Amino acid sequence: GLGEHRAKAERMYSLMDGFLKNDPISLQKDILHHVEYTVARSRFSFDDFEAYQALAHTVRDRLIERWHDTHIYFKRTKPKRLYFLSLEFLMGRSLSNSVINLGIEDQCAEALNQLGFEFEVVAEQEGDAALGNGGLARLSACQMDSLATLDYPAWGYGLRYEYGLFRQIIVDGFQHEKPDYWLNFGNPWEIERIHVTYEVKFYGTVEEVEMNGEKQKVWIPGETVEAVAYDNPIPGYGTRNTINLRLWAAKPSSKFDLEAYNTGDYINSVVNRQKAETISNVLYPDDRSHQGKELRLKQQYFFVSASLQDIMRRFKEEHTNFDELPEKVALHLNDTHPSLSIAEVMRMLVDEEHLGWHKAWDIVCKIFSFTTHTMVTDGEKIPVDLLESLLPRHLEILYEINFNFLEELKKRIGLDYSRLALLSIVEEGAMKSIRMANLAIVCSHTVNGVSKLHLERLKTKTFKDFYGLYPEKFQCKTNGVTQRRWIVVSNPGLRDLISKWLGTEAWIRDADLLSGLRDHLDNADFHLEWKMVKKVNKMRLAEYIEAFLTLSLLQVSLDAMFDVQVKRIHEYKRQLLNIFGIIHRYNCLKNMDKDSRRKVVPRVCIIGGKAAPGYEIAKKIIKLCHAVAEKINNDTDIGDLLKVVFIPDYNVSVAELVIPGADLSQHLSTAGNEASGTGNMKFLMNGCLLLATADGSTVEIIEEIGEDNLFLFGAKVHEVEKRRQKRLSNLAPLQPAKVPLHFARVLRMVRDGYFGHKDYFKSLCETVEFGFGNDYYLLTSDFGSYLEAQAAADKAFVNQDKWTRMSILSVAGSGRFSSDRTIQDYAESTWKINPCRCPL
Ligand code: NTF
Repeated sequence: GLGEHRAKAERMYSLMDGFLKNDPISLQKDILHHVEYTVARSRFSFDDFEAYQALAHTVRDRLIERWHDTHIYFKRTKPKRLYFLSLEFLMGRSLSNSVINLGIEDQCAEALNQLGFEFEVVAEQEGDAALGNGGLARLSACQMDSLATLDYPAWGYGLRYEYGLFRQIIVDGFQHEKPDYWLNFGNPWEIERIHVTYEVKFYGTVEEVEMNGEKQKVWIPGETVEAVAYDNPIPGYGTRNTINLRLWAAKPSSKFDLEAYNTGDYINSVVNRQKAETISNVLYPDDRSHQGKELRLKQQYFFVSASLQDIMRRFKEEHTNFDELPEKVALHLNDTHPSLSIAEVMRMLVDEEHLGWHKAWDIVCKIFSFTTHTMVTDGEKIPVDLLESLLPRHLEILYEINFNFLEELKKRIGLDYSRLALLSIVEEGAMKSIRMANLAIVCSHTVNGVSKLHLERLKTKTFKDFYGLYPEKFQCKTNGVTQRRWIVVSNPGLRDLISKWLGTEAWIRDADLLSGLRDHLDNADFHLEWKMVKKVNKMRLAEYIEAFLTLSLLQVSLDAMFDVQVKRIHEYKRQLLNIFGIIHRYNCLKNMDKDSRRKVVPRVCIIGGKAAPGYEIAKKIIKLCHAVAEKINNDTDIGDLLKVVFIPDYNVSVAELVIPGADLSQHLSTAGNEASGTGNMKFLMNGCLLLATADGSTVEIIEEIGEDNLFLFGAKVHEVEKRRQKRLSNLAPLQPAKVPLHFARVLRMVRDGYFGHKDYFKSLCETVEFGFGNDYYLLTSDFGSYLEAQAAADKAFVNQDKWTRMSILSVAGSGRFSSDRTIQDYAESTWKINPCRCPL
């Protein structure tokens, strides 16, 4: 009875009263407790890694407390929830971020200190969680941080890949890929939920049965695997709210192959069980194409099915009527990868909940929103024959959705078959397939672009016809990054400086306050401290370069301009333009007399990034970078004037080190190709000047800080098309004279083997050579303007006062590029969710 229940509750309270304490002594006790009982080491002797593990568990306990409170509060208040569905999250390390968001960094540092450890050293022990490729995946991570900080009732869903993005190692200048078995050393940041499991089914057949006098389709699946939940608490900053990132791992179903056990084929059936686990094993390492692989499709459906079962179960616990679904649930599709969700929700509502097609469809159209992250036209497609065998019922549903859509369409546009074919969700032809983007657009209430320019292109090119049909769906949500990770965690010196001069730390929750830095623009003390912070960060980066990177005992001068380009290697991002610029600079230096050399601004050119394993040209770019580095760095004639460094295995934690230490950063995509870019924002926030094309979100950065405060170059978006046409018309009669002299010279050096590996670089050269109909990304025509921008950067660097002003103005203008702004916009205009702040 009630009395019994109360007695039990009281006893619980007496055993576990209050929350864990956060003073240094309590933290120390907890750390030692975990050293002894979790890590199972002696409290009298443990090393940095074990200290990391023990501290991580100490922090984890505190995260769990808040996580519980948040979820109890959400359960009680039943707000509309957002479910953010993404196949990739690039979280990086968790320790520093967690202690900062929990507000216990000083206490932890002191606790460790008294035990004889240093927080920075301990934090370095942690490996990255790299469950994603590049921009899209890191954006998801930044957005989770903002969702938690802004108190939104949100959950993230993803996959718990056992192998994250490959580790890049460089052998003789070539990229090699090594598996990233990141769970090897345990993962204290996740909570395994052995009881939160769902069965996910594949294959089989669809049958028609009679049910209450009506014909009903049922799917008789042929294979079952189990999805197990792993929860990753995401703490907000300056709030108790701690939301959840739930990642699924595949396990063999407990029902798996019972038959085989009984018929005596024991060994084989055990071996077969392992196949189930491979579903969530490995992340696909290409960031822009996921075409037609069965395992990839299995991953997608595994993810979708487990997440939606979980979401529907929660909905049904809290609500009784599916009419309420659109008021209580927002499902966000992070790119097309999770868009099978649409068919799955239809299947659940129609086949399992028996709502009837029209009612189900009405609900589905109100709950999905969609963001696309690329400019490219031909998006993700699923071959129909794959679907037919793996998910036969879903294929039927997709056909029916498409049939209804096309019928509607005919009423609106008539029998214009070529347009109908273009808009159709099903693509006919040699390989019949499902166009995931079309599906997502038709079924979502909102289609988001990630920058103004991107949205404009979606409306006028990529999805022009859809825009004509549904203009109201198309919205711009310019990306942002979290200042918690990209300033507070990664640049503590700048954090202190900003807080000191603004007189508050409130900017950590409200990045617009950064504009207040403009008040001190001409203050000499401020300038001095500003430069000092940069110097310390450059020192940190130089140490890293010197200690870890080169066999050739490379030394870099702190007076040099640190010039950085770090991002995935892609032809459209034009790392090749950067390398060609470096070669040109080298040529100029070689031809200079002593006097002129004295006036040159020394440079350290830093490039980093991974190439997809099957992307040959990108891999050649990496090799060229090394070949050029070897030549230049060993030329004693050049000395400190020019150094070239390739930083291997670029990832989140490397970014945290590199970005604060950069003076200049390069964002060179041919205009109209980078959907947004987020690296530009991270550099901006760290007071690093940009050398960039007017592409993606850089256009909005220019709006914010003015053209004078960065180095802009290259063809604008409207010029690119014209130049491409010109390039083609030049095709027939070879007109090598049109190639700028400097460009031709540099190209010839590479082609003729000046940097060795003549044969290997041949096909790379051909991508930009005239007469091959190539140079799609217009390196040739942008080269001159690129060199001018580089010269302007050199000139500005000489005037350190001017440079510092530009740097301050960059940070002061970065507030708009906080993911807090993006998330608030999504919450208010797309998801229609409200903050739900857990009381203290
Ligand atoms: C990337 N896309 C885009 O290439 C970037 O421009 C953009 O900033 C980020 O998404 C985030 O929106 C991808 O990573 C992918 F996978 F879609 F190619």
